[in-house]
Amino acid sequence: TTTDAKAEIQLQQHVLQGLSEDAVADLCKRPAQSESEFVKKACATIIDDVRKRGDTALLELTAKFDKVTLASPVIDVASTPAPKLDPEVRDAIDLAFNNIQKFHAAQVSEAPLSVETQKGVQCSRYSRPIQRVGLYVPGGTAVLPSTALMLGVPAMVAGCSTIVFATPPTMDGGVPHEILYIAQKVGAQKILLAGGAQAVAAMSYGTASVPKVDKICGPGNQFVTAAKMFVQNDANAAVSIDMPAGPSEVMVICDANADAEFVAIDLLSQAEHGVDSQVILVAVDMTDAQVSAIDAHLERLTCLLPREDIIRVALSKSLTLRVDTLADAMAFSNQYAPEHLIVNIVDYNRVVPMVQCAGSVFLGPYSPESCGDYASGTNHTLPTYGYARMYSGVSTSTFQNYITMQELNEEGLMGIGPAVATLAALEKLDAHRNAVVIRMNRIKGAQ
Ligand code: HSO
Ligand code: ZN
Repeated sequence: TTTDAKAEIQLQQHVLQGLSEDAVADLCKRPAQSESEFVKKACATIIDDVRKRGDTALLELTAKFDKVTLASPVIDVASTPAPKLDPEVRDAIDLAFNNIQKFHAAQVSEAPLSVETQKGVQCSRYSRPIQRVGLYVPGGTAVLPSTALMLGVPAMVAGCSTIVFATPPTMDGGVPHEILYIAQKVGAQKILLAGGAQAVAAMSYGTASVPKVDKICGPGNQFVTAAKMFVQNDANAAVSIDMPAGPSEVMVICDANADAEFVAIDLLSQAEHGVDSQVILVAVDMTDAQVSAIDAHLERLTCLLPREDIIRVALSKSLTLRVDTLADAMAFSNQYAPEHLIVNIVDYNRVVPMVQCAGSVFLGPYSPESCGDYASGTNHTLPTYGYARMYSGVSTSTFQNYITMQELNEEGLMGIGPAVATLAALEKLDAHRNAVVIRMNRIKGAQ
C-alpha cells in the first residue's frame, strides 16, 4: 500500500494469490442495478401509454421528462436543411465516419457462402439487411454524436431501408446539429425527438408519425434498457434488440513496462462516463511503488478534469488486482469479460490468443480506448456487465439477417435420402420419410 499522504485516490487493492475461488468470483460481480423493479414498472406504464395514445402520449411524456413542448415528435431528415457545423468538428466527424465505414464495409462478404456438403448437395447462405431499424442515441449529460456514427454507419453499410434515429430534443425543441449531420450522411429517414422508454415504445409499435421498426439498437440509461428488454419480449411489438446493457467498463492490464500516466488516464477516461462506471486495473508482477505511481497519477490527473466529481465516485468503487503472471491476468479478464480490455504490457501481442471474453481489445501503449470510442473504425456499442461472454458488440451483422438456401440434384437426393428416411422413421414422422422415399422411387423407376 502507498504511504504517500497526499494520494487521496487509491484504488482498493486485492492480491490474487491466496484469494479463494469465491472471492475471485465476487470481484467479477457487477453492482446490482438499483431500483430495477421500480424502473420496470414505470417503463411498462409508459410503453402502454405510447402504444395506446401514440403521438399524443409521446408529446406529453417529452414535455414531462425533457421539459420541451414540441409541435411534432419527428423530424424528416432529407427535407431538413443541412446544419452548419464548425469545420473542425465536421472534419473530425468525416474522418471517424470514413474509418468506421471502411471497417464495417469489410465485414460484408460480397459472395454468398456456398458449400457442396456432398456430391449434388449445395448449401448456401445469403445475408440481407434488416429492413427497418431504430437507433437510440442517448442525451443526458453529454451529446453523443459518436454513438450516432457507431449505429448509423453499420446500418447504412448493411443496407437497411428505413433508419430512424431517436434522441432527446435540445432545449429549443431541435436536434443537436452533429446528430442531424450524421443522420443525413447515413441516409436516415427520420429523427424521433424523444428519449427514454417512450422513444423505445414509439419505434417498437409505431405511431402516426414514427415508423415501426424491426430492431432497436443503442445504449441508454436504465429506462431505455428496461424498455428494450420489455418490447423484445412482447409479441405485439415484434421487435428485437442488439444486446442487454449495463454501465460501461474498462479493464487495464499493465506491467512494470507500462507508462503509469498512460494507464491512469485510460482508467479516468472510462471513469468519467458516469458514477456507475466500472474501472479495473490488473497489475502484472509490479512492485508496491509501481502500483502507487499509478494512484498518484490518478490523483493528479483527476484534479484537472471537469468531471472530477463523477470520477471520484466511480473510482471509489473500482479496484486493482495484483497478479504474478500474465496467465493469471488473462484468466481473470476472461472470467470478468470486460466491455473494454486495454493491454499495456511488453510484447502485448502475446495476449491475442489468450483473449476469450471481451467486448473490444486495445493493444499496446498507443491504443487508448478513446480511439475506439470515436474514430479508429471499430464499434463502441459493446456488451457490458459480463455479457461479453455471450454477446458481441454492434457490427454490420447486427443489421443483417442470414438466409440459408439449398439445392439438391438427383445424385444429391439419392446420396442423403436413405439417411433422411432413417432419421424420419426414428422420429416417427412418416410424411418426412416419404418426401424422400417417393422421390427416390421415382428416380429409381426412371433408371
Ligand atoms: N466508451 C463508451 C463510448 C463513448 N465514449 C462515447 C465516448 N463517447 C462506451 O463504449
Ligand atoms: Zn468512452
